[in-house]
Amino acid sequence: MTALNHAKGVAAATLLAIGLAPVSASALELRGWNIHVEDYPVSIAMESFLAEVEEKTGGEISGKVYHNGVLGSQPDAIEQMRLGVIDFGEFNLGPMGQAVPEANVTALPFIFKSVPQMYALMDGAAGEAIGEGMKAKGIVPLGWYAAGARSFYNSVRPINTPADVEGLKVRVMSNDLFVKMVEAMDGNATPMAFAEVYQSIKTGVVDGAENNPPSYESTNHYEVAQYYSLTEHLIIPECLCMSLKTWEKLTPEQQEIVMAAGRASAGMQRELWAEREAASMETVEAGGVTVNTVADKAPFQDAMTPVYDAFLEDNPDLADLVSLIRDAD
Ligand code: BDP
Repeated sequence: MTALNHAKGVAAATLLAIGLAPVSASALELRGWNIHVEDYPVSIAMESFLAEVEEKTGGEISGKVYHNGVLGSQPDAIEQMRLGVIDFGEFNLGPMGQAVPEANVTALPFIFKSVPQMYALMDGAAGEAIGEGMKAKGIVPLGWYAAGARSFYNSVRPINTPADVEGLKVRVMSNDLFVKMVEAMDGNATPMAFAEVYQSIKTGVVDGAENNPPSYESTNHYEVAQYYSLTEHLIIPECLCMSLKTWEKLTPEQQEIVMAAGRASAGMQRELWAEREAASMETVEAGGVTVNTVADKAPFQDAMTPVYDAFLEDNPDLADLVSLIRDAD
């Protein structure tokens, strides 16, 4: 026996001794992008997805979820995933809309009537159409995650009518639609990376931002922007998805396992989401935030007419998808 073969034999024996099967040459090690902190509903569901994939593929597919956005900003990560540099990730369909026009439809203000209605539409025809659009851009959706409803928060005043937004400097996610949304109420919109928002509010670069309760709380934005006004203007789904380049490396059996694990993780995430939302509201209220509900949302919805008009003019081919969602009960 040569020294090399002897060494190989020892290595294999060691692996067996510690209970690990030798990893086959085709083993895949996936890199997962996540913007959130580790105890966030998205993060827990992503870990569960990966654990299930590892287990069901007998370790042929393993990987790591990189939390806290350490692999880069959301728009960059979407591009990296399309290139196959990042294998999977959990994305908001707002930033996704810059790459996938169909996803933009869900980023139109007030297009969904409620979170349950959003789930029903995303689990049906709307989700299918958006998923097709994503695949055409190199992204495979594995499960639609919850992100509740987004509302405005700022350090200046409560918002009850669109006129209260006038003159406020508001951070938005990277997407022209959100700039237009704030401008339609005469506010000043600043697209900015999620990671920069806390400091920007603290130093007065912006007066506030908009987000769902868990993100408002987990980022500590509530400490520096203590008026939270429940406008609920955006109900944007999120997506656990995989790079098409990675997907194509999988066998049909592995694809089935990955898809089933994605679906299961979405079910788990939606339950965790509901719990976290309630807990986050308690935390921010205990932290001194003034929360106000908005008695009449109609003036906000009316103010969005130019946003819809411009979108439909630029995207006539998406009119049917807009109607499918907008006209649903
Ligand atoms: C959170 C989303 C995350 C976004 C973030 C933001 O889950 O994907 O990056 O908002 O506002 O609610 O940038």
